[in-house]
Order: sequence, then structure tokens, then C-alpha cells
Amino acid sequence: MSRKLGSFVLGLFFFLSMFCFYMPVPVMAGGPIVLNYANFPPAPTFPCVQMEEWKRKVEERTKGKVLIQTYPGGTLLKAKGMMDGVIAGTADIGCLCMAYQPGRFPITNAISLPLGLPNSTVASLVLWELYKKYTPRSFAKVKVLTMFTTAPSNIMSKIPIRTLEDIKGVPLRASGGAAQILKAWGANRVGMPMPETPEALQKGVVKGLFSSLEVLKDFKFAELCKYVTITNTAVYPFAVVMNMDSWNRLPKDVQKVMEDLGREQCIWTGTYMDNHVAEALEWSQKTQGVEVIKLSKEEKARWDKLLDPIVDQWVKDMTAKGLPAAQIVEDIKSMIKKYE
Ligand code: DTR
Repeated sequence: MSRKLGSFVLGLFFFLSMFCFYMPVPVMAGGPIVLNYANFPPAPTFPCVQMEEWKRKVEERTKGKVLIQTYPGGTLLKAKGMMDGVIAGTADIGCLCMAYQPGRFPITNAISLPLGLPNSTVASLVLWELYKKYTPRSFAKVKVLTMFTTAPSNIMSKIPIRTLEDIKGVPLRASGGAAQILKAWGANRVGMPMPETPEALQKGVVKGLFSSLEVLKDFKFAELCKYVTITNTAVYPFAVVMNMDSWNRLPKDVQKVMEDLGREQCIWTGTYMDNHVAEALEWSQKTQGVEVIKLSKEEKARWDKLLDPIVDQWVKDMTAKGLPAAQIVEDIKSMIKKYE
């Protein structure tokens, strides 16, 4: 009798497990759809702050139907492996800095050219519009959820840099389009993703870095770099991308929530970045004794003149690769006017 009951229970178990196996993933557990979101820098930095904000909005707007599990600090995917990791499905969603793979994203990386992008809010909107206009092939294998940029880059250094003569040969860390700019000014440009920079600074491999200034506070670079030279140049572009199968599996209403968030998140992040840069700079000056160096008009003119050939060279190189490079530059310039 009890043996009969045992095999009945076993049979029922197999029957139910088969049933479960064939149900589509979202309904299987009867719980929320769980999506993994990978990010490369530490949790307090702006790419992760915007990730938590996106998670909060998605969970709220899908009324608990979706749960986003976040992985900051490169615990699931690291800076340079982000795009391929998402394509392969190691994470459902990933946040990447396009400047770390300059050749891979030629159209969207054009935003790093010295074209006078004034702040992160405007630059993020320009980047988003540029992406929507050209829908570059580099993103064909993923679903792009949003894009944004950093604020313009400035020099943070252990030694004061007041003139072009001061920057000659100084090892400074920068990636992507910003590298061309440092080279033009005569610095010894050292390339590496942001998470590797604290160690390089501590060990003295570099004497400073070229980035948006919120890192003075978020990475505590103000403790090592006591000088900031204001140049307000290159912004770095970021993208948040989703694995195509993960995207296609989502119910339409969830897809709509994410679609609608694309531009909103881009503006949110730009605004957060601009405010946070101002706050970090004030903190650095007040509590860390950081000196902010503003180049004189004549000195600034010398620096700017060295950047003039960069855009022309980029147009030449990219045209040779078959891209509508001159048009892209024109578009960026007119979008800046529109959003300013
Ligand atoms: N400026 C780029 C990107 C960047 C700026 N702030 C952060 C914080 C965390 C990661 C990346 C970035 C860079 O220098 O890498």
C-alpha cells in the first residue's frame, strides 16, 4: 500500500517537473522575471548609481513583475569584456564604456571628439540622438536600453600643470578619444580602464588622469591628486545593452517600460553627473585642499590650437572606412546647439 503511494507521489513529481520544464521561464516559478545587470566599476560610482536608479524604476513600473539583480565592481563582467559578455548571455544586461574599445564603436565614440560639448546632460542627449539617427551596426547583436556620457574631462594630477610646458612627457591615464587629446598636448598617455587607475596612481605608474571630476570623490583621487587643471574637453560615452534573447523573451508590456525609459534615463544620468561633479569638486577643494588651476586666455588658446587637427584627422580616417564622418560631426554640432 505504502509502496503504491510512494510510486504515485514519485509519478506525480515527474509529471509536474516535466510540466514545469516546458513552461516559459517568466511564469515557471510563478515569481518575477529575474534579470542580471553587470557593471564594471565600484558601487558608489556614477555608472552604478544610474544602474540602481534604473533598477528601481523598472521594478516600480512593472509592479514587481521584473526583478533586477545588480552586479557592480566587475563581479559578473569586467570593463573590456562587457559587450561580448552580454552578447554571450553571461549577463542579461551590461553597462559599458565605449571609449575602452575605440575601434568597435566608431560612430558613437565620435562624441569624444573635441567639439565643445558643454556638460553631461547635453552630451548625453546628443549621444542618444546620434545613436537613434544612425543605429550603428556595432549594436546590432544587442538591445540598447540607454546611453549617456560623462561630464567633460579635466586633468587631475599629483603635480601642478599650469602650462603646456608642464604637461610635456607627464604620464597621465586616459582612454579612447581622450587619448588623442592628451597626445596632442604632449603628455605621455597611458591607457587603462578606470577600475585599474587607483593602483596605477598609488604605484606611481601614472602621475594623474584625464576624466570627469566626480572621480575625485568617488574614487578618492583627491587624496592623491592635489591639482586639477580645467580643460573641459572630451566626454566619455556609455551604453547599457541587453542580450537579444533575454530581450525577446520579455513580455511586451515590460519591453514598453524599458523602451520608454531609454531617453529618460539618459537625461537622469546626465543631470546626476553634472550635479555630482560640482559637489565633488567643492568637496575636494574644501576638505582635501585641492587646487583648481584655470588656464589664462592666452594659455587656453595654445592648448585649443593643438586640438584643431584631431577632428579633421578623424573625418579623414573614418571617411576612408566608409562612414559618413563629416555628416556625423555636423550632426553633433547642430545637436549641441539644439540642446544647449
Ligand atoms: N572618464 C572615463 C569614464 C568614467 C568617468 N567616471 C567614471 C567612473 C567609473 C568608471 C568609469 C568612469 C574614464 O576615465 O574611464
